[in-house]
Amino acid sequence: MPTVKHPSVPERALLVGLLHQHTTREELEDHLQELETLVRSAGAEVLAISWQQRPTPDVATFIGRGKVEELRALIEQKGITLVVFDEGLTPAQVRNLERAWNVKVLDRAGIILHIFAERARTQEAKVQVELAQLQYMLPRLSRLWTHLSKQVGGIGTRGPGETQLETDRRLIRRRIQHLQRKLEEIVAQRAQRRRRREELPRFALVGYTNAGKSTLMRALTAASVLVEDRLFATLDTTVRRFRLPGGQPALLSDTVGFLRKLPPQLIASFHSTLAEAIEADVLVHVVDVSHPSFRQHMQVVTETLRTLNIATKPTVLVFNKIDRLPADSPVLRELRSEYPEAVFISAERGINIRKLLATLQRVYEGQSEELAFVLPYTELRLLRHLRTSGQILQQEALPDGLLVRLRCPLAIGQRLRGQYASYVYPAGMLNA
Ligand SMILES: Nc1nc2c(ncn2[C@@H]2O[C@H](COP(=O)(O)OP(=O)(O)OP(=O)(O)O)[C@@H](O)[C@H]2O)c(=O)[nH]1
Ligand SMILES: [Mg+2]
Repeated sequence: MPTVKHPSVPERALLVGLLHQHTTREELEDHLQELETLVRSAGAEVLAISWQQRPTPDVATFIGRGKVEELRALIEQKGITLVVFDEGLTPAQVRNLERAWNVKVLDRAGIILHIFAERARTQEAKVQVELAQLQYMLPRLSRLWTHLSKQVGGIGTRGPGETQLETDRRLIRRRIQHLQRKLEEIVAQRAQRRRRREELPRFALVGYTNAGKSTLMRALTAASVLVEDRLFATLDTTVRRFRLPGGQPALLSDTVGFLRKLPPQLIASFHSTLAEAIEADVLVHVVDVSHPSFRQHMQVVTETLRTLNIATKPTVLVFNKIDRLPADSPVLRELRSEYPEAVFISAERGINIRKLLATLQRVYEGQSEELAFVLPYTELRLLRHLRTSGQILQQEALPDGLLVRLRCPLAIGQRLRGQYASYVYPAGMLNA
């Protein structure tokens, strides 16, 4: 039996990776390094890293039997309390390994869930994380988990409420239902808040965790948002106003960063937090170009956007942290020709921020349109609809009615032109 430790004593972790058919040695090293950052972020000490080459994982124990034995000795010798695998384990594999080693076993998803649980601040984030944790944990409930849940703290046992863990599956299922209902309520409230909000151009920052999204948010909006050199500094969505170069106000949202092998339960339950990105007019994809694996990061982000069904939204690609590379770096040269539309910035040093703002305006205008209506004075009630459909650029009393000029997304424009056909003010007249 593992001994009950004081919560302030950090877990002593061993990380395990598998070099299988579809990975290269470099990829594995990069993944394990990222896992190490994650495990450290979760508050554990990393004492050893081990990997095994195998064409496919072992069904029962993921790594081979011999490796299980070898690691058992290491675990005892180093006083390891937690083993973290870089890939997803089946509930049965977790059970078998925990039985063999008598320490807690987690996979990447488990660690990410733990970090999210630690960082969640708002009610919405807390509900989302607890929901994801319970769904992840339900099939993995085992003797060791239930035993460990009696101690306070410790990785893998936090978050879902220490009381829930020691109860049985039936209680967990009931809790899941309760949380799902609660989340539905929160989603409805959020939607209502959004409806009440004025209709402004909406931009959403997306990107791999630690890419510099929050730093850019600060640079663009002068908002005081949390910036930290750690993974998942931001969990909640912040929305702030800023001004496009033309002077018109717009909204920018900053949200949770993406990561490879993000637990699907987490993406599902963070849908409401990600709603700002899902409903934005333009996405701003921030890439940390100084990271050696930035190309894989870009791929992960694209895949995550695809899961959210927003991969085809107009997107401005932003290569950040250029201050970390020499100006004549071959990477930058390559990227400039590969992505001629991208903007190269340093959010921290404020380099090329104005250029980025100009690009945001151009891209937004590229998929929105300007419309004008003359509303007869007897039809002024329609003004409200126009106001919520787009951004009012001009309002002027003419002899025949009220001239209203607005900019709105193309799809909305098409609808408005159909609906209020007789009040449309011809575009040609407008410029005259
Ligand atoms: N050198 C340099 N560092 C930067 C730049 N932009 C951001 N950083 C640093 O990168 C780290 C991460 O920045 P954040 O803005 O918190 O990143 P994020 O994308 O919001 O990260 P998450 O919220 O964790 O997903 C911080 O230490 C920043 O100071 C930049 O342009 N240059
Ligand atoms: Mg952030």
